[in-house]
Amino acid sequence: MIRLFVAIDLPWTVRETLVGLCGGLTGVRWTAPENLHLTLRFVGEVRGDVADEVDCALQALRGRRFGLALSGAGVFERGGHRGTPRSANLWAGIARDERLEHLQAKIETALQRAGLPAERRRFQPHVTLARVDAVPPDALAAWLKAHNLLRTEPVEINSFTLFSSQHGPDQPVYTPEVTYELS
Ligand code: 2AM
Repeated sequence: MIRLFVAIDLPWTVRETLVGLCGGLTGVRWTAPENLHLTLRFVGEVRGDVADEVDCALQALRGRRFGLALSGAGVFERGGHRGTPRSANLWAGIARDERLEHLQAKIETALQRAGLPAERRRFQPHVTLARVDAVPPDALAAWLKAHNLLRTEPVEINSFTLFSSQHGPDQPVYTPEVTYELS
């Protein structure tokens, strides 16, 4: 079995900006710079033959280049009960772009044709900057206020990547398995 996801391997200019956001809070686990990415489609654990189908489907896809710009920052809170989140992620947002949405939709269609179940979650393009463990709410609010005006110029993206993910000692290890060019 192999754990896969489809993502944009971010250019270093974008990573540098993101790394500049990764600080100023304790009680969070910041994403390692080499692990920063924009997920287009989470695949999950699949058998080798399914991974081959996924690769074939992505090879056949014709996607267009697009401009990626960072836009704002936020926090996703997941699970939990009685108002206490089970887990939370800090993220940097991606400016709306039709070609990005179109690419993501094409990938979704291609992977369903390859036999994967439909993704139920709405696509909310973001780069996870940190997993939140225990941060005082005031400190988190101050961090968000300081960063939610983030805006960058678009950078052209000319490929997307199928990554595998393995457990690492501290952070997961993401390995680019196949890169697909956009035209
Ligand atoms: P996240 O950054 O919002 O947590 C590799 O693990 C990538 O796949 C991450 O970007 C992660 O999104 C996403 N991911 C992990 N588990 C997922 C799941 N069960 N459903 C959807 N996306 C998931």
